[in-house]
Amino acid sequence: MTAQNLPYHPNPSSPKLSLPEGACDAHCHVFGPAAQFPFAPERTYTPVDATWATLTELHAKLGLSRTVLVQASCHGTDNSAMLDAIARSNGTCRGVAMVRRDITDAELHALHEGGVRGIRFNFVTHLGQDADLDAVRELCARIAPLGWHAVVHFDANRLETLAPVLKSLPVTLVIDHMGRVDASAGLEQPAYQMLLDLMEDPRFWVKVCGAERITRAGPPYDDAVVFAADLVARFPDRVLWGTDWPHPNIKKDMPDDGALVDLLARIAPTPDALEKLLVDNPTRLYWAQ
Ligand code: 0GY
Repeated sequence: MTAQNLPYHPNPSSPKLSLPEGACDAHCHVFGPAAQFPFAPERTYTPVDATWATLTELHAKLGLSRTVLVQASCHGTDNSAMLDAIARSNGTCRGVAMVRRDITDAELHALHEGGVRGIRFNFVTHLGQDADLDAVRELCARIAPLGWHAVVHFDANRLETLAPVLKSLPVTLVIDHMGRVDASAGLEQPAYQMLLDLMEDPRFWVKVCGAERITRAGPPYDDAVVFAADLVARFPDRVLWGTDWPHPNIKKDMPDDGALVDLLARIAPTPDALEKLLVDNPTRLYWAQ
């Protein structure tokens, strides 16, 4: 049996912050419904069903009008639930897929037609086995001609080993959840300094969401906001943000998505920084082609 996830917040607040037109949630998921899109047998957790219809309602409440769906390990390399949502989105949604090492060129092109613009690799202990590095190299070489990027999701303790590999890949790289550094360990901690070092290479981007994952203090995530704000100030043109709805594997204090939006007032405190984070940057990465 896999662990059953907690339900998402039943009634997120309406944010006080009003978001710019075209604001994008660049990291969230659709799960199931299990009866239509079964979960992968090898998954390490079972999420609650989280449908496109519910996500769309949430986005309307939050002031978000575009979406990047990120394939999560609970659906393995079966991207059908995500592709079904993108197909319903009228061009407002793109996707990041997980794929088999032996995926064919025709299948990659079909994913592109279906709105996919990147692939994701996990190196996170609680999600099961790390992605195979040879497969990562092979797949990145194959997606480069499509103009896609790779999203890498890792525990901070993998950074030292992964950094040279990531630097050698021929694609743009997007790091999930601020590298999952420990927010209680301060900006000087080695893992965060390594993340900053990677970000000096202009091919690297970072998602400044996941405050609820890297916090040790809990809501309102003051310890984590410091990292997100620092990354936005340093790399305004290579940061992305998302809700991470429906928040898989959050074990307590299920985030209020409206409160997560309001953190943006501190993460991207000027209109220019907010516009880049929520509009310009996702447009460049997901809607340029
Ligand atoms: C996230 C985070 C998590 C899960 C996954 O692929 C996944 O299953 O990414 C997590 O458990 O931290 O970004 O959804």
